[in-house]
Amino acid sequence: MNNKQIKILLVGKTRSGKTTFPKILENPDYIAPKATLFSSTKTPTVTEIIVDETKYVFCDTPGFGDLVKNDNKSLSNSSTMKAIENVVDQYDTICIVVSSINLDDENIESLIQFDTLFGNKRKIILATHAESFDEKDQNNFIESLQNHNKLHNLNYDYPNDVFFIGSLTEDDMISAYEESNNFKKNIIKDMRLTFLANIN
Ligand SMILES: Nc1nc2c(ncn2[C@@H]2O[C@H](COP(=O)(O)OP(=O)(O)OP(=O)(O)O)[C@@H](O)[C@H]2O)c(=O)[nH]1
Ligand SMILES: [Mg+2]
Repeated sequence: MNNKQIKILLVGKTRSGKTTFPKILENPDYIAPKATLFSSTKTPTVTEIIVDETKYVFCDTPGFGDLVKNDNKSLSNSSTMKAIENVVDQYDTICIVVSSINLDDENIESLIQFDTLFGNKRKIILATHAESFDEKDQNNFIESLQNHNKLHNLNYDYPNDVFFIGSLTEDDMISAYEESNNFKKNIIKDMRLTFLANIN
């Protein structure tokens, strides 16, 4: 086995899909649990997975933008940012995770916040919830980023810096539309392979 290692810091809005992503890379048939009401990742958490003899070290960080916490310990955006600053030096790539179906203000803010921060790091955008996206949907999403009035001056290299991923969820299993689930599974597999082929 070679020693190739890729270190990626996952950042972004709460429930954008940061924790789900390494699980999908490890197993594209992963079924995500139903979304919880509260943010789940409370501290930076390192997850290592091995895919095709490459080790991926992810640092999964708490999400931005959630003020309601189930343990009453509110994790503010500034404490999330401090937690990120403390570990960022150890990572080669910053992966800004946004929901492709709900590109709201907080997702936009996270793209702005990380654009120039941590200057020389490679920054990529991961658009989640894209399990029903065909190529045209992907292109439309990238165009909506490029043309967004708050984003068009940023330094992301479109379309090269934008990756897509999706997930099957418990809800898909309940509805059990096999055809629709197989359709999504194939899309997820392709997106996963595209990511793996281009991140190195
Ligand atoms: N359909 C779909 N659902 C997703 C996807 N990614 C995440 N979800 C759903 O959203 C929920 C929250 O995702 P997480 O990966 O925990 O989100 P997170 O960004 O880690 O959230 P915090 O830890 O709160 O910051 C999951 O349990 C899934 O139900 C996706 O790509 N597609
Ligand atoms: Mg999380």
